[in-house]
Amino acid sequence: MCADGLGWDRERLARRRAAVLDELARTGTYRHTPAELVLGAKLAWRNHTRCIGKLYWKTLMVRDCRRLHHPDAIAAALTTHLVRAHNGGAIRPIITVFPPDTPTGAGPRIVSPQLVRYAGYERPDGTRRGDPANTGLTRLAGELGWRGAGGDFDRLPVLIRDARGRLTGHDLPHDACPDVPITHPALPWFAELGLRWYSCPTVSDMRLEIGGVTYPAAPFTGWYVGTEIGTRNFGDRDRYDLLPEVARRLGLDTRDDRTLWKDRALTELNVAVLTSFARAGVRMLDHHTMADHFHRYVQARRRAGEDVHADWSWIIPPTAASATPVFHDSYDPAILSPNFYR
Ligand code: NRG
Repeated sequence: MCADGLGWDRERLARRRAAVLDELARTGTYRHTPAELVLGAKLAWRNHTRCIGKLYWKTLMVRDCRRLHHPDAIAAALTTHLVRAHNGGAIRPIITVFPPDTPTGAGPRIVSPQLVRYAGYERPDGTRRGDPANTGLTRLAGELGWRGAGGDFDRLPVLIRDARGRLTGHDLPHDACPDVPITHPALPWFAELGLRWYSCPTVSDMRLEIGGVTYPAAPFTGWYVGTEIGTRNFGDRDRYDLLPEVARRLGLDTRDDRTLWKDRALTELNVAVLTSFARAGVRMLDHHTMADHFHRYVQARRRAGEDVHADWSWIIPPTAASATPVFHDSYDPAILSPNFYR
C-alpha cells in the first residue's frame, strides 16, 4: 500500500525495505519519513471500519509533532490543532501525530477520550449534572486538583500522561473550539434548556498503527454528523437524557410509548442541533446527506473493483436508519493495517 500510495517503483521499494530492516536490526524500530507518516495516517482513516466520513480520507491534514515529548509542548500543539481544525467554523479533517512507542520507551498518551469533554458530576444525593460519560475523567481531573463549577457544560482539562507515566492536566482555550448554543427555529422554549455543544470532536484516545509502529497519541478531528449530538449525546439515557424533558415541553404523553414521544423529541433535538450549527456557521452534516455521500463512495469503489471495509452497526445512523441507503447495504468488516485502535 505504501509503495503504491507514494508512487515507488520496485527498486525504490527494495531500497527502502532494506533501510528499514537495517534500522530495525540496529534499534528495534524504525522512523517513518514525513511522506510515509502522511500516507499512513490517511490510509488508517480509509481502513477504519467505524467511520462514515472516511470517503474524505485524501483530504486529511497531517501534522508531524513527533519531536514533542513535554506535556506543555504537547498541550500547545493541541491548541494549534484545534484552531486549525475549527478553521473559523469551516471544520477541516486534521490529525496531529506525537512520538511513537519505541523499544526504549513509551510515547506520550492523551488520557482524555476527546480534547473537549464536559465534566460529569454525581452528587452524594444521587442527582447528576453534566455529561455522565465523563464522571470517571472528572474524578481523575479532581485528583489532579481541578475543581468544576458544577454545571452541565464545564470543560475538563486535557489529561496527558508523559513517557515516565506522570499525569498532568491542561486547560486549552475555549475559543480554539467554541461552543455552539442550541436553539430551535420554531420552539422558543428550547433556548431555556440552556443546551450547547462544542464545534467539532477531536478523538484523542486511539492509537494510530502504521507499518508496525504505534503512535499512542494521534488526535484527529472531523466535523460532526448532527445525530452524534442530537440523538446520542442529548438523547441517550446514560448521557444528557433529554427525551422526557423535551417531550413534556412538546406536550406529549410520556406514559404511553405509542404516542412516539421519544421519536418526536429526537426529531426536534436533531432539528435544533442542525439549525444551531448552521446559524453559528459551523460545518456539520445531517445523517441523510452523510449516508448518501458514503453510499455513493462505496458504489464507486465497488465499480473500480475495490471493497470498502466497514462495520455496518457503526455506519447506520442512530435515527431514521432505514430511510438511508446504508441500512440496506452490507459491508466487509475486515480490519486492515494501517488503522486506529482503542
Ligand atoms: N460521537 C462522538 C464523536 C466521535 C467521532 N465523530 C466524528 N469524528 N465525527 C461525539 O462526541 O459525539 N470525526 O473525526 O469527525
